[in-house]
Amino acid sequence: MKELKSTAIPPERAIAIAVSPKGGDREMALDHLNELEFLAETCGAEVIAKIFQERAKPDGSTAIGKGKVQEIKEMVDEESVTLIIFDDDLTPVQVRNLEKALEVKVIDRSGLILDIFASRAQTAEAKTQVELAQLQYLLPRLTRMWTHLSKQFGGIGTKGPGETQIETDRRLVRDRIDLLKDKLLHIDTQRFQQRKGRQGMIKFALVGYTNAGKSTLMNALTDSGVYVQNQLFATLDTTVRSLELPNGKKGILSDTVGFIRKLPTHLIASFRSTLAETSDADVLVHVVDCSHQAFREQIAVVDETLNALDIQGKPTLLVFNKCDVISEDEKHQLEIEFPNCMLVSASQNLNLDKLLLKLQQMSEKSLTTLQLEIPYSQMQILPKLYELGEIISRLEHDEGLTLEIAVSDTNKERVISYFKQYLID
Ligand SMILES: Nc1nc2c(ncn2[C@@H]2O[C@H](COP(=O)(O)OP(=O)(O)OP(=O)(O)O)[C@@H](O)[C@H]2O)c(=O)[nH]1
Ligand SMILES: [Mg+2]
Repeated sequence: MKELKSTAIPPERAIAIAVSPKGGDREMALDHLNELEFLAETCGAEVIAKIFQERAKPDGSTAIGKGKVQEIKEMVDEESVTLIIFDDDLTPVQVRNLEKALEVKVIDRSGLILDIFASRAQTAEAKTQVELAQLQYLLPRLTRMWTHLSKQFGGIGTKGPGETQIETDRRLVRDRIDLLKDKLLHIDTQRFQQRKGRQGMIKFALVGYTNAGKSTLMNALTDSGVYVQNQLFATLDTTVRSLELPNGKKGILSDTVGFIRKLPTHLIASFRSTLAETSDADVLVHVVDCSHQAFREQIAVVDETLNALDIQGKPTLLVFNKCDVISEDEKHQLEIEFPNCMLVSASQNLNLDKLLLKLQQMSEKSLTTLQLEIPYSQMQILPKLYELGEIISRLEHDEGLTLEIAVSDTNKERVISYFKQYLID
């Protein structure tokens, strides 16, 4: 009988490397290295060694210096290593020199994150966004080896007179980037239309570091069946569900892609439309994995990323998730340090009723009541008003209608700008 051959591709055997300034925070640097290992595992690689090097500053040509390169080369040969991953971004020159010396693939953190996003992207929107970010990342790194792009992109443009192949490749990539940007603009318009239909309801958006438990919380609060996994970037799209508050009123809850330190800037930029639900929200629910030893840094990274996206100044609730795995003492400490936080466990259903009550309070606080006087001749504006807020009272009289309407902060500005002449002070 013939022996069956396995067709499975063996996992990459990787070495993870971090370079850190001398005298820096060693514990934090090791934590970054562990996170890099988690990212590599998410990609299906097996990290066989983690190397941490302290240097005054990274070496310009190889990041780690000749001696270390030699040491790693021996390890590569002995352990059949197939991939080297750096925690920090490498210049194209560093990648080239390292690949030449080590004779294996060398990538950096941004490259790895882009790879994970590429393999996770399911919807047309996510795929377009990831491809755009990948090409923008590649553009400055284009060397002669990228000539195959012309085949992949099906002969858009040909080599012009006097141009080098690299210039042609760059042009192909730029053309493709323009095309993808157009596609995203179209998707953006569609999303905008969808959001318009939900304008009247209060909007909560889950935000947080990747793997904090946002999707688990989304499922626990809304029964939405979002994909949950102990891996980084399990979620790449935005899910929106209706959320019932304890007083019976309905709001909207959205779950979206998580953040991570050093998220490539191109990726942040191209995920703007996915994150539109977050920028449009009235209240942010910042989910934190309080059992993670670096949770404070993770909170700071999420805040920085929100700033980079221009999502600032929104009422935000800090929710410490996974409180089932920390001690009573640690919980107490958190409550002292973060007086307005909530401690919950999404997977164990702990304190979720309290969380909903808190969200209800926040939604009430973020609503403003406006009074309008609308003459009978202007009744055509009513559907628009009903879209933007919730009618609290409606009084018909001889000249028209006196309306009281509760609106969220975002919609308040809209009502004021569209219907200024009908407002009663
Ligand atoms: N112990 C414990 N684990 C939890 C809790 N909530 C979520 N998890 C686990 O944490 C892991 C990540 O959960 P997800 O809900 O996928 O996290 P996420 O924030 O949506 O992650 P990304 O989509 O990857 O950004 C999963 O293994 C969950 O089972 C909790 O309250 N307690
Ligand atoms: Mg998720």
